[in-house]
Amino acid sequence: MIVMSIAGVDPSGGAGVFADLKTFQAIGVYGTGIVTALTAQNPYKFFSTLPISPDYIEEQIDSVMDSYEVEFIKTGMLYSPEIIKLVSKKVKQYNLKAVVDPVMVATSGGDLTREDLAHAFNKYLLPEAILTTPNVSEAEKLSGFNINTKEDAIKACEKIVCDNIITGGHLDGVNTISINGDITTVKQELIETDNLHGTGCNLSAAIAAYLAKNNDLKTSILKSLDYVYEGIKNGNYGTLIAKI
Ligand code: PXL
Repeated sequence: MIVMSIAGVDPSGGAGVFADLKTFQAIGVYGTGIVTALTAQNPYKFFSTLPISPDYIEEQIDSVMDSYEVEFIKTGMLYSPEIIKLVSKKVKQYNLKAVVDPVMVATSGGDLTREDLAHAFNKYLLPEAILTTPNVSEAEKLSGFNINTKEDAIKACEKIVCDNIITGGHLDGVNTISINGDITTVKQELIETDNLHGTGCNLSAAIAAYLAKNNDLKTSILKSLDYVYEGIKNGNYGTLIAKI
């Protein structure tokens, strides 16, 4: 049960690879982490980004795959179309089952990408993915629809090119899940807090971890929604604190 995160580093540990590793550990799988970019940030302020070259990202992935059997991965901040293309190539090469968090817009307004990545996600990575986990603004970019209501979210879910969950933090807590064309909605109570940094990262990491523990896709999503919800309740200072 070895899983892999391919994502950016948030040195404050709430988002990105470090957060993913903590979630992998909390759920009980061994985590590996491929770094696509370094960032300088904390939960409240974003300073800067230093991207890693696609060649070096490839070398990191190959070095881990050289000694570990990895079946499930999650991807986070991929920063550029070139990195998205590279990750798609590696997913195919190693037959990886990928949960893709289509990171495009930082809650903190940080420089997580300089380009519109929706086209690259739709063209290269989502066709190879088993699930994508957009928030509302990412789902709008992937589907081309404006999402203001739960009905809009269902339409966007149906348009996105792989199974997906549109997270409900900006839709009254209603998460919309599409698996094999079947739509399910799951309502969660909205918690009044500023402690939301990294929630998307932790959700997709948890899903990959639960999948690696032999849960089916829907069960993995439902358990992960609970995991993140509990983490938001237990966290403080912009940290999501895992308790399972
Ligand atoms: O949640 C998006 C995200 C992904 N990856 C990194 C981040 C953030 C948000 O801040 O810092 C590294």
